[in-house]
This record gives sequence, structure tokens and C-alpha cells, in this order.
Amino acid sequence: MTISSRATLQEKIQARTARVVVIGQGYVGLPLALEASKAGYHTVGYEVSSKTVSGLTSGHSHIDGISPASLEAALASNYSVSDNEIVLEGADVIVVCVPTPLSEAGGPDLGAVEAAANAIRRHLKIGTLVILESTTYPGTTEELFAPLVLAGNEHLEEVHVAFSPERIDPGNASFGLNNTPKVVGGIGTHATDLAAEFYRPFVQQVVRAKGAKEAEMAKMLENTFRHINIALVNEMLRFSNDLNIDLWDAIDCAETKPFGFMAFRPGPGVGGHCIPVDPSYLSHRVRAKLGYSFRMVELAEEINGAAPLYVGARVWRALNSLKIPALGARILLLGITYKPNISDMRESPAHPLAEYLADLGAEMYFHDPFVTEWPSEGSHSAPVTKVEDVYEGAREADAVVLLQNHAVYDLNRLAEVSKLLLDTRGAVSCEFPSVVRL
Ligand code: SAJ
Repeated sequence: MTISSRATLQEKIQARTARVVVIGQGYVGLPLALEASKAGYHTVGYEVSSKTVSGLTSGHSHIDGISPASLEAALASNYSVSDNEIVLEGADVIVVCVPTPLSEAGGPDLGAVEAAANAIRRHLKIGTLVILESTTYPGTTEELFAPLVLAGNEHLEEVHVAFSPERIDPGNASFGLNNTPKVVGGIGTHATDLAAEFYRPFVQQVVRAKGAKEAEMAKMLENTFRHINIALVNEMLRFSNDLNIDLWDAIDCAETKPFGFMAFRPGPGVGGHCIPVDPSYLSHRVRAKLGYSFRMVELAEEINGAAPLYVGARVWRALNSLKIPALGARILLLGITYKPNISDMRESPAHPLAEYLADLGAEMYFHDPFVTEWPSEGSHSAPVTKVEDVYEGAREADAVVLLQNHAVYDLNRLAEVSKLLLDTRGAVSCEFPSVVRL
């Protein structure tokens, strides 16, 4: 293939006549596909879940923040979705936005990434840009993803592969795809150039990394930074309480420093698909490639992993102070998602906490405006009953545990009607006699 074919691919991208396929239509892929469509690219979402495809095709959005109206508009314009990989045939730009969870053994599970690469390989043509967005350890794009995509297609020229970390923050009303700088790093500068060209029409700022590995590492740094700093305050909380020091107040004070400090606050545990998972990819990679551990991450995992149990112990101690045995106590968990004002329950600390308290013989109840029933897939075996009226439920409970301070909760009213309210977010005023802060 000659330079002119590269120009052809580049021209298609610049003219927005490139045909785009986004693999994975979840919280990353769907917003991306809709933005690419809005920017003028003919865009197809390739999604392996037929249930998701039929929902999207009928205009139902399963992603917080994507309105049915925006989906309907895209469907009426140049966006479609399919569960048939044949849509990859003839694609000019393919973006992979599939999950990268942890395996049972706690290491990277890149099965979805490999499946996507194999599907791409089966339909690859000359002059294609392939971008991996799924969060993964540095080296994945060059050592695993690109070789799978290109296997048997080495004769195909002008196939460019890049990495661009997703930076979607579920529930963030201020920052979305358009106004969050997008890092791109290719295998070779032309891949970086083409990836930058692709995103430029719908992302205000595109940041060029030195290469794919640096782009992968940037993402790992971002989320490992959060994980470690959350662990720092979670550990400091424990000895601050033993020293009878109000760490919450100390953090508020430290936060007044206008430079060189970023506030993190203790919590009931670190949930979500990013923070508790991504650093483990990095520590696994370091250990696998270099034979030694990334000690700060492993320590952070230990501390954050124990946070739900610390909450459980604090509930038990608070019940004791009221001479209420944990055995048979009615305990209401408020907010069982992984962070406030979203419906995502992945890695939520509610599961291990419910298990801990149920093991003590407590009767477990929950309320969450975003969750209709206690997810059965959690490791927790004993039943956790949903209460319909949160204030009635709080009144009848022996202990209420605020895990996620969803905006819909009237925290003062909850403190007034509760016998005991353990606030794991530092969100409720301590003036109420029922309130115990984590
Ligand atoms: N958490 C604490 N204390 C804190 C901050 C968070 O306990 O001070 C807990 C939260 O309750 C949650 C977990 O940690 O269970 C993760 O919280 P998060 O605010 O990091 O939210 P995430 O997991 O949705 O992280 C996303 C990430 N976005 C991407 O990876 C694209 C992260 O990089 C963002 O910085 C973060 O959103 C954000 O800033 O909201």
C-alpha cells in the first residue's frame, strides 16, 4: 500500500466519511459511539449482548447520563447497533471499549479484549485504524492486542493500532467525553496522528503520548493515585479514632491548603470498575514481568479491602454502647451502589459488610433509590430485605448505616428518626445524638 492509502484513511477521518465501529456499548462505548455519530461519522455499535442491542435499538438507554432522546436522535441519523460481527467488515476506524475485570485468581482478565481483537482480525482491511480504550496494563496494546489483530494480516498495510484510555466518570455532571482531555498513544507516530485526528472533532483537547505504553501507563497512574490516597485516609481514620482525633475535621483543614494537597476522604470501601481493579492490573504486570511487587498498591488493596469490615466492627461497637446485641439487631444499609447518585453496584462494599453483619446474626435490610433488589450475584448468602420507605425503615431499625449519601436522602430527617446512624461519609451533622461518624 502506498502513502496515498494512508492519505485515504486520513482523508476519510478528516472528512468524517470514515465508517466507525465501536465494540462494546457500555458506559464507555455508548457515549463514544453517540459522540462520533454526532460528529458526523457513520457509526455502528457492535455489542455481543443481544439484550443490550434490542434495548438500544428500541431507544432504551441502559447507561446513566445517556438520555433516550439523544439515543433516538442518533438512531434516526447515522448510528446503529448490532450483535453481528459482520458489521466490522469494511470499517475504517474500530474502537474497542470492552470490560477488563479481574480474574478469579485476582489477575487481569483480558478475555473480552482478546475476543474483540480476534473479531477485528476476521474482518480487517487495508487502511484501518484500531484503537483500544479498555483499561489495561502497559504493554497490552503492543504485546497482546496488536499481534492478535494483525495475525495473518501482516501483508495488510496501513493498519494502525493505538491506545486511548477511557476517562468516563459515571454520574459526573461536569465532565464528559467532550470536555475531558483524551490521551492517545499509537504504535508508531502515524497511529498517534490518526487517533488524534479521529477524536479531534468531538473532544476539545487531545493529548499525544509518546506511545501506546505511555498512554496505558497514564491511565494506570491516574487510578492508582486515587486508590493509594483513599487507602491513606482509610488507614489514618483507624488510628485517628483510636487516638480520639477527628480525622474528618483534619482533612477539612488540610483541604484549605491551596497547593500541594488533594483531599480524599475515608469511606466504607472502594467500589467501582476502575479504582479497585486498575491498580491490580499494574501490580500484576510488575510482578509477572519483573518478579517483584508493587508494594504500595498491594498495601492499598489490603487496607481498602478491609474497609467494609472496619465499618462492620464500628456498627457492632455502636450497638454495644446502646446495649443492643448484634444478634437479632435490625440493621438498615442506605445506599448500596459503589458511589452516590449512580446505579452501578460493581465491587460495592455493601456486599462484604452485609455478610459480616449477617454472620453476627443481624437481620439485614437495605434501601437504595437506584436498586430494586439485592443483587444475588454477590458472595453474600443471607437475605437482605429491601425497605420501601427509607424513613420508616430507619425508624424501625436498631442501626442505620449510611454507605452512599445519595442526593435524594434527607440526612437530617434520617438522623432524627434513627436510634443509631453510622455515617461512613462524613455527610451527616454530628449534632444529632443518633449520629456516629466512621
Ligand atoms: N472513594 C472514597 N474516598 C474518596 C474517593 C472515593 O472512599 O475520597 C471511594 C468511592 O466511594 C468509590 C471508590 O472510592 O467507592 C471509587 O470512587 P471514584 O470517585 O474514584 O469513582 P470511580 O471509580 O467512578 O472513578 C472514576 C474514575 N474515572 C475513570 O477512570 C475514567 C476516576 O479516574 C475518576 O477520578 C473518578 O471517577 C472521579 O474523579 O470521580
